[in-house]
Amino acid sequence: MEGPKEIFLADYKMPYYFFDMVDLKVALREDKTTVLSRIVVCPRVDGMQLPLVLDGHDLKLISIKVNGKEVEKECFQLTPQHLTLLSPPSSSFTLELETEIYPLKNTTLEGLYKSSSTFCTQCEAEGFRKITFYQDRPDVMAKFTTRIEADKELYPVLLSNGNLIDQGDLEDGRHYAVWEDPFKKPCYLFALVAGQLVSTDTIFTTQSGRQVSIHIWTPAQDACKTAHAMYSLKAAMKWDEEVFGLEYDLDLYNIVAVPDSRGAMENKSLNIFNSNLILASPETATDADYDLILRCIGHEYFHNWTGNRVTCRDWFQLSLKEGLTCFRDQEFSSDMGNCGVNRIANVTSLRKHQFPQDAGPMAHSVRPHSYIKIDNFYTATVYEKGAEIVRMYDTLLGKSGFRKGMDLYFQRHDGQGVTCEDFFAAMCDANGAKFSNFLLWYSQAGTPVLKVASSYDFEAHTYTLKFMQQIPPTSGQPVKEPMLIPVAVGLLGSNGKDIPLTSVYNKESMLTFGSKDRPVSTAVLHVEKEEEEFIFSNVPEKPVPSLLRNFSAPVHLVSDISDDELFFLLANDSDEFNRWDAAQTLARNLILSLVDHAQKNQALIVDTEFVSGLKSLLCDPNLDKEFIANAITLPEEGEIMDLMDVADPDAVHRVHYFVRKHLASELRTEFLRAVENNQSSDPYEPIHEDMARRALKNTSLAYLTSLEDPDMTELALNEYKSAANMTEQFAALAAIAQNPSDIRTEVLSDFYQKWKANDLVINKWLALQAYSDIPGNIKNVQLLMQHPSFDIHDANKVGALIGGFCSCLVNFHAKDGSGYEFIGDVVLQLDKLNPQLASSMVSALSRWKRFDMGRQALAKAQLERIIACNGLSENVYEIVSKSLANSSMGDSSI
Ligand code: B3K
Ligand code: ZN
Repeated sequence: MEGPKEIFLADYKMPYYFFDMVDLKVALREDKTTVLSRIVVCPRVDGMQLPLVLDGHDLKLISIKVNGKEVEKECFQLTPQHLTLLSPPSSSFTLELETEIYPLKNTTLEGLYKSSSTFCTQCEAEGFRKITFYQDRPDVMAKFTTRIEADKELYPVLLSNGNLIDQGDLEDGRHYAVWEDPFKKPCYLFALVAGQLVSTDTIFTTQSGRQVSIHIWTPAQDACKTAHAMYSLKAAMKWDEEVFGLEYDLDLYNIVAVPDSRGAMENKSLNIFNSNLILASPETATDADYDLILRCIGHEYFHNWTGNRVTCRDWFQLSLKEGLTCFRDQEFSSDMGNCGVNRIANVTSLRKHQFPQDAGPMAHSVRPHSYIKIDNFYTATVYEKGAEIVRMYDTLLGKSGFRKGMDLYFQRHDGQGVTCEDFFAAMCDANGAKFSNFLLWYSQAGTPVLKVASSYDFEAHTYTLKFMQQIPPTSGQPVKEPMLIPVAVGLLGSNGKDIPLTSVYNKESMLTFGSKDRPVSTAVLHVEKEEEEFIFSNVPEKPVPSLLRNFSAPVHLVSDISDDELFFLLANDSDEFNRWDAAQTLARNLILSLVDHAQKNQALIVDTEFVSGLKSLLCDPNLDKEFIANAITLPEEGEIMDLMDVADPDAVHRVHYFVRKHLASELRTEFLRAVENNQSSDPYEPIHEDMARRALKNTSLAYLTSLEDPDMTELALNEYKSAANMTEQFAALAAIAQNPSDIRTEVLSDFYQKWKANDLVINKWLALQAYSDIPGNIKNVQLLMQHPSFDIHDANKVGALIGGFCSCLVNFHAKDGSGYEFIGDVVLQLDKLNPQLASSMVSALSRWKRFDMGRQALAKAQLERIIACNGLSENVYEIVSKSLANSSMGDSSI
């Protein structure tokens, strides 16, 4: 038996054989599916005679032929993971394989499986090997033709990649369709769908005049909920033409919504999405859902160029496509909505998901050095930190320089599988730039700490910023090198305006920004060394620095800036992101100091200046309402816990709750006004202005109900009853559900009765209850696992209920270890059904070293219990073994 095997980037070798053409014939049946595959195989070097190793998993081999002749038993070798052709011909040949697979037994959501009544596939990263034997690696690219056969009544719609070139009827009530994809692609982009689906259709005309037929396929009853997805796709197609000059390259674009799938997948011309990322109506979806749909539809569409046309050489380069595409979807959302609030959302997510990963035992570089299961590396680090790396090129080169780099990247690499260095080279070469230690961002894990000290020379009118960068040690990387960090800086004068910047120099160079006549308000400093000083000249007064504007690099900034200066930035900074971040830093400082008081049983007192700072934001009519909603929202408990030497979930929760309630009581009048002034009876529209209004109203309502005042509960109840859309209805429900009460029970039950036929809405209901911080809520979660609406086979429901519970830190980290034991039980159960899902759940235990000794022992016991189990998947094994082995390395406060 082949056990868990670690794969290393350093061991990459080009394939010995290329595949040119692949003809697939997939005969779908309920009991078994047969797959015939005919591959034109070309040795990389003619005349070489090395074994051809094919990947295969859970496949039954029926026959194998080379150039039409059955291969003798002694000429191939079959193991549970591989089929090896021991001495294939030394020049091009045809390989024919027949295999049997059993999609109805497949619960892993990978390979070919059944989602409800639809057959569908998920091949990224290594799922194609569950369909047929193949060199399942992204640098093997072939032209695919796919013939699908199935029962006509049960599966009237048969889809695959590319263009439909033939279809017709067969005997026994069956039919067939043949699809041909003219573009070479790696097998992870292969897709097939068969089901009873209807399509919502439209045409998009590209900038060169190509008419693209778009179809969004859903079960008939859901067709009425595809309008936003359709709008999003057309907007994405237009945006990519306008911003990057990238046009769609086929006449057909299909999207299929299925209830069971892991997110969304960019298969060439046949995207497959989880229904929750497609279906939306004002009554059933929230503003957040609408935003997510826009972003995900955009993301998968953008992959057509960044991922499909130019793909990854190997899976270590995953961020080449995911980081870049994530950056592109962030920019798209930003252009379609509000740029400041989108940046705040990106950074909030990075801090919540990626920074903790970078500080824990699963810390890995954006391009990992090794993996056991690549599925475990679809992480916030690869996606979100990867997107930050791409954003840094954009910041360093400017929009037009970045565009030049993208153009050169496509010009050089269209049709190829490439590496992160290739992207770097295109960016540098197109701009004549040399970013000497920038590539280290791909190979060094850990979030850099950037310390800044400032001084002003009153006589010389110069202002000095001294930077020190340190990258904390992580598993396998005890010592790090300094990297190029772009730091966008503005200097505010006493009038609150940006001081015009004309020049800045460090020891090596004089950098000039603008000129005396055309100064700039933000300068991008290139911090490259462990210690480096930058001196701004012509600074007429001691300024307040606005550092790392728009979060110009994914670092922890530690500055000598005072609370007074932060209040000044909060009130005046022209950089919206830094204005928000000033409020966050003030809140973090406040909460941390109160946690210290709480641990010493001292009185908790909230600084009045903090309250008045938030009050002025709340009352400022010139600010964007969603920005205000973000700025008055406290940093999450996890972020505070991560700043402590020993995380104390109880004290953090107590203080967080106290500060929220205090703000609600002090700003009650303003919050009431915000609720009242932001009512509207206009029909629902997913446009920024309306979404911002609802965000402010709902945030204010949540503050008010935290007061546990019957009048406020009544207010929320009225909101719940009168709400005409899910955004407002669900926000009112969540506001009421904060506190235990009879009304809470009644409203939760009312909501269930209203929506029990709609799975997507019920998932929200499950998540809301799972995430509740009501003490002892684990009992309710355990009861909900028995509820008719829950099904452990449904990944969305597991994500909602189990994922929701893990996100409520105070209950998950309950002192008695009940949360840990519960997750241990669930992971072991899930691992047999869906290892990828199980490994994402077990990750909640990975940072056990951050807690007190009692919690450490309880969490470790669960990890040890899991790893001791026989038949554990490689997915869970990798996370658990690394959590146990690396726990003393790098698991630190951040
Ligand atoms: N590329 C897919 C990821 C699929 C991962 C499956 N384990 C979705 C995306 O990032 O676009
Ligand atoms: Zn992606």
